[in-house]
Amino acid sequence: MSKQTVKVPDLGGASEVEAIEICVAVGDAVTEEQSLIVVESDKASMDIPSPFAGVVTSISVAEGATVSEGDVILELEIEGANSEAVETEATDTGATNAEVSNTGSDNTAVAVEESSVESEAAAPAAEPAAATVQTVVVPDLGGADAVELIEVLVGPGDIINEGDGIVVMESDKASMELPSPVTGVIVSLHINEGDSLSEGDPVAEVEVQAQVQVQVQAQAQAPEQPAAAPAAAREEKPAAKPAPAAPAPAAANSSNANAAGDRRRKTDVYAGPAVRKLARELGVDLSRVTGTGPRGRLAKEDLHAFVKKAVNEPQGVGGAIPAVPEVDFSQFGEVDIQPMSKLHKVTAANMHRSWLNVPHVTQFDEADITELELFRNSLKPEMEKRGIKITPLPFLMKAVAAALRANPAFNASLGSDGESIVYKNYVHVGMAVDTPAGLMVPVIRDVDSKGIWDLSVEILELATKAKERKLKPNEMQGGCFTISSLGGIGGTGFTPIVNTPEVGILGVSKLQIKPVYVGDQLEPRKMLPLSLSYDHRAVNGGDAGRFFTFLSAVLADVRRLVL
Ligand code: CAO
Repeated sequence: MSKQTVKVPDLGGASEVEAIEICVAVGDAVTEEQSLIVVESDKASMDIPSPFAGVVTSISVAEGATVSEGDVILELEIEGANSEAVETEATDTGATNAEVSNTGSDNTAVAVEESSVESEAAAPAAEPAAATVQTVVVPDLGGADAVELIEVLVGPGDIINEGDGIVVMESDKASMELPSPVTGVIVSLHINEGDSLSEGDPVAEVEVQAQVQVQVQAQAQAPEQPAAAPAAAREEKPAAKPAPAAPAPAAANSSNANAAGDRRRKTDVYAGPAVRKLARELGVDLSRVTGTGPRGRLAKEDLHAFVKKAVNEPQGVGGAIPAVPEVDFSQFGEVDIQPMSKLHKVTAANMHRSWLNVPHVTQFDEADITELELFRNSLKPEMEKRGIKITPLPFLMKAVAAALRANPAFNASLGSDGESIVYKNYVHVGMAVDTPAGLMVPVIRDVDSKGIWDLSVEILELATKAKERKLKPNEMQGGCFTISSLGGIGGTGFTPIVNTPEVGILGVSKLQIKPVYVGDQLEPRKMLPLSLSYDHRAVNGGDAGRFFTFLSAVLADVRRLVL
């Protein structure tokens, strides 16, 4: 056993820093590299890791204290080490920390290369200040050959202030933020998350311009009047040349406004590297966590509390959806409680998920299938010969496939990132089958390339398999769109729930003979009630109107299917 003293290492230029977080307590067993304290200069914060494993016997630094290189942080009791050896290690650790400090805490340590200066820089004093593009490069890493870039905090078009983090890098010892040495606008980035970076590697191009600085200040000081300062500046100098290659802070990236806003919020997060690292490991977006430390600083405890709350949140019940109160029905009369089948439970969960996730819209139409029914009935002798019964369903399938080809918005799914649409170049159509065990949706593949006879056979085969619970998993996968036909059962209309991740479903009800004007003549026509539900995130009312118009036209005259 020996006692070892851990001191504040070389701070890489900063003479005094504030101890903003004490990460351990007396009696704690710490491992090598575990954060002992977090210190912060006016530019950045950094962890001071333990140089060895041991037990904390005393702490000499209080939260909020100002510390300098060489100040004692704490004492550790180390098993089986001799004093001399530890002295040496402690010095080594100091050197390691100096790397971190040099990078993170001292803005002057951030290397800046001026790559281009616009010619207007030499213009007379009355001209607006010219833009200067500066390349921010990876500074001296204090011995580390390469560090991994783990987080990009800004994007092109973002306005950053001097000292704002641009990226977060991580060596095998610690993570560190690279602060911007200047106030300006990010023009471009040279790096991507996951890159391995070494000293001197270019990170970002930052355009620095007097007008931008005025705007940045104006935004910071008077957000309700953002345009006032730049406008005044322009009025004073009517003859000035137009501003060179506009850095276009706020307006230019309006389409990226949300993304930029998100990134800016990232840089607004006030947390040390250890907390950021833990957040990455836990997959927590720090901008959603409330800091309880001084000036809203995020501590590890805040992160733990956030995760605990999220884990304990009741499953399946959103915060805004009140639960239905439990009722003892037996108080009103005799009841018989039966367990739900597995299929029923899965169906219920799927319906609930779709209902909650998908903004549904349902449109209604009636297709005149008088001619279709004449044609179908004319096939009866051949049906008997082939031993196949053809219902209206295969015609509906074929017409839907054609409508999907003509309206790709319906033959699509939302990308899981919520920012893309997946258009499918195949047309697989599912059909809801009512079975004693519950609802099943087998999928008929490549409907657009199959004929009515083949479709009839396949519909019957799959419906029979469904009813006998013999469907294989792959026979229920890959659907692009679903048809739910209750025509053989009854009803005048219903609003089907989209079978996610599909974006559309067609409900078919029982055909009725109705008096319809055909030209000037009132005629009895066979009208098929249709309802089309769709995910309004992927499909608009116009798309649905066109889909329905196309579908009704094809059903009214199935010869169109061969066009
Ligand atoms: N209008 C009037 N009659 C119709 C019709 C319609 N829209 N659709 C079918 N029919 C007729 C058929 O022609 C058949 O008549 P015949 O017995 O005189 O020949 C009869 O109704 C029964 O048809 P069917 O239901 O056996 O066959 P289908 O091809 O129409 O449908 C299947 C097959 C598997 C889709 C169907 O049996 C089924 O399970 N439907 C229920 C779907 C469902 O539950 N949807 C709700 C999902 S949400 O809970």
